[in-house]
Amino acid sequence: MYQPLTEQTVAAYVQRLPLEGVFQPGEPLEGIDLADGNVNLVFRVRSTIEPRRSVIVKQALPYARIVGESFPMPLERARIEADLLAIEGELVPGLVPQLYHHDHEMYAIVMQDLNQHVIMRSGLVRQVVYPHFAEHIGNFLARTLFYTSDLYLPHDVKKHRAAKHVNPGLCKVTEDLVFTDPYTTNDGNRWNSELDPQVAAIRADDALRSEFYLLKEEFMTKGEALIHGDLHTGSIMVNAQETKVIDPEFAFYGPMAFDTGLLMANLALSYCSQPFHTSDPAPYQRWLLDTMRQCWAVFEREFRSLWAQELNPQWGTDAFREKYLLRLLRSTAGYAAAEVMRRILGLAHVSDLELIADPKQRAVAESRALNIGRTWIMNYRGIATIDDLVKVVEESAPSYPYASP
Ligand code: SR1
Ligand code: MG
Repeated sequence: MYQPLTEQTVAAYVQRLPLEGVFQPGEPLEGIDLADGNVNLVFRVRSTIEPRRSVIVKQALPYARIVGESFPMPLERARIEADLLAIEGELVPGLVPQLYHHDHEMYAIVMQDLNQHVIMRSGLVRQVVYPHFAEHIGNFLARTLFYTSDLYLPHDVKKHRAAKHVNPGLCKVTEDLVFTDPYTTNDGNRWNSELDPQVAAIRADDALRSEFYLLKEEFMTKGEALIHGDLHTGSIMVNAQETKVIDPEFAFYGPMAFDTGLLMANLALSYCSQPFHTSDPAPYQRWLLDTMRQCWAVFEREFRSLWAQELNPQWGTDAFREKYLLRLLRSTAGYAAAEVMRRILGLAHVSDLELIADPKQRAVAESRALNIGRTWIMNYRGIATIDDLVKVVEESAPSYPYASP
């Protein structure tokens, strides 16, 4: 029977599970509460004899942990995450944590403890350089998106998979929090009051809002590939050698560019925050811009290579490939705009910015990010290269204090 786990109960829970090869029989275990994300319970369970033997237990609550019962979320997301970790484990071995167990009744999964890795967002706040990240994430994106799409799968297999991997509850969270609430009056919205004039101008701008509604409609209708659905830098764990993509609970058949867009957006948010985390931000900002370019370059290289070797024969003109990739790049900028702006105007913020304690300093970084988002969303159909997309970040400036145009 479903019951939320606690630091006191999780060790005994793990002891009852058939986890072969992880712990020794009868080994004493202890639980440690690690929950720091928005949504779920997360525990480390480790041996008290040999603490290096450990697992992560992630359990869904019937609501979002940081908000509480007023924000219901389906428990089913634990199954979706388990399914996706298994699929991604096949497509991109080594780039996701190993799944050890899925408990249908407890809506819990047990997986590899990535205790040699950190959440990427926290590394970015400390200017840590990850030399292999772009290569890893470009591969992750190309392989997961290509192999689950109509570009590769037979038409009927793709349609059955799209029907299987529906995720209406979590899609609705994204439809509301990313595409709708930030541009309307909603009790869940939070923003820095230093930005009141800029926020009011954005909310009054129907040209801008209508662009986000076009993307929202595309997000709801374009079942292009089995996307991760929440690929921000808090869903990626890294160290100098390895990258692991975690938390695929928002996965569904949606637009590929939602994944590439969220990644670009979160690197741009880090870029805006850097002057308030280090006295010499320029070198790391250059690394972030270069990483954005490299992520796309690796993604495009691998995607083209899969296209050349694995394309379903129903496709296949060179012009179609070029148009497809260009549309993907442009949509990446559009979804990146939505992600950047919602992290400042909406309910779920990011620690890159939230760690800037002084509201006036934070407003400078946030205002700059809002301007990046506005430029991307109002101009994404004119983007021709990844340099065009990145240049928007490089040439951005804050408008704080805000003077109406
Ligand atoms: C209730 S908070 C929801 C947000 O957290 C997740 O990480 C997703 O980004 C979602 O929008
Ligand atoms: Mg998450």
